[in-house]
Amino acid sequence: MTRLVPCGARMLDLSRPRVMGILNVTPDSFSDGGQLYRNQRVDVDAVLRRAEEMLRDGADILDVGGESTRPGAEQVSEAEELDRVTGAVKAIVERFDTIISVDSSNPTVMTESARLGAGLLNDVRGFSREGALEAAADSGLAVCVMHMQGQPDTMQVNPDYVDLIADIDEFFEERVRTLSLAGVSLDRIILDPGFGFGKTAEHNFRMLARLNELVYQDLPVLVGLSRKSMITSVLERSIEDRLFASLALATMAVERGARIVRVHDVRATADALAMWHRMSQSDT
Ligand code: 7PJ
Repeated sequence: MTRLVPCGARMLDLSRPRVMGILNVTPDSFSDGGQLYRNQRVDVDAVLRRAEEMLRDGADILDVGGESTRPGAEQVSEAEELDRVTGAVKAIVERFDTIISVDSSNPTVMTESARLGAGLLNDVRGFSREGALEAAADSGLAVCVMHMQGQPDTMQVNPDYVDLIADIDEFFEERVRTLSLAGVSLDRIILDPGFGFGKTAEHNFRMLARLNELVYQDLPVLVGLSRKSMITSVLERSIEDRLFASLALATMAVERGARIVRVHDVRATADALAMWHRMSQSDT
């Protein structure tokens, strides 16, 4: 299957699974906060070193985030998020030829990032904030629409679904229709069921088991499973010790149709997916 997703000036070729490397420019992200953002400023050299490492390791996309969405994280002001994200995007664009994704729900951050050369807008709130749909449409970039039940602060309190898969499918249907009406063409839309966002461990594992049923309009699916706490429902593992489980989850997701995996550990994931891809070529 060849499928090309236009990401600004670049094309994302999804004829094989792709790796999105996580680049958090935050003081407080759950697994890697504070490494690239210290003393209220972006550490540009550290950002560039991390970007270079991830690209060398096989990242196809770099996902820059300036707002932690873990429950209990402090809210970040627009000015602060803008400063974090654009600082990193600008530095990466000047140095590397790659697709930059921006993990943000803020329309101003989206618009500024697009202007600076980002290729993909990744919104865990599914472009629900005021002005986000317009920002997405005007940017002309690709968009990743993620499903979340509730809001980050309270989403894990008591997640509840009538029918998990049907509910998520319905959400995709509504969002895709709304994005299309706003002017985002179908070939630019990527879907993400949002592992860990308003889901119990049982919800997360069921969603993974049935990922191949999420085929709304045959749009490409992105998943974020890396180091997530669903792993600890099975294994007692610290955040730094979730690599092997994360690789298994990423591989299972790709086996069930996911085309992009968002991960902290790029090299290990790229190796695992290279094996999956090679196998898939002999699956005749
Ligand atoms: C996701 C994300 C995800 C997409 C985060 C974390 C929490 N964006 N941003 N999908 N997760 N599209 O990395 O654990 O699952 S932040």
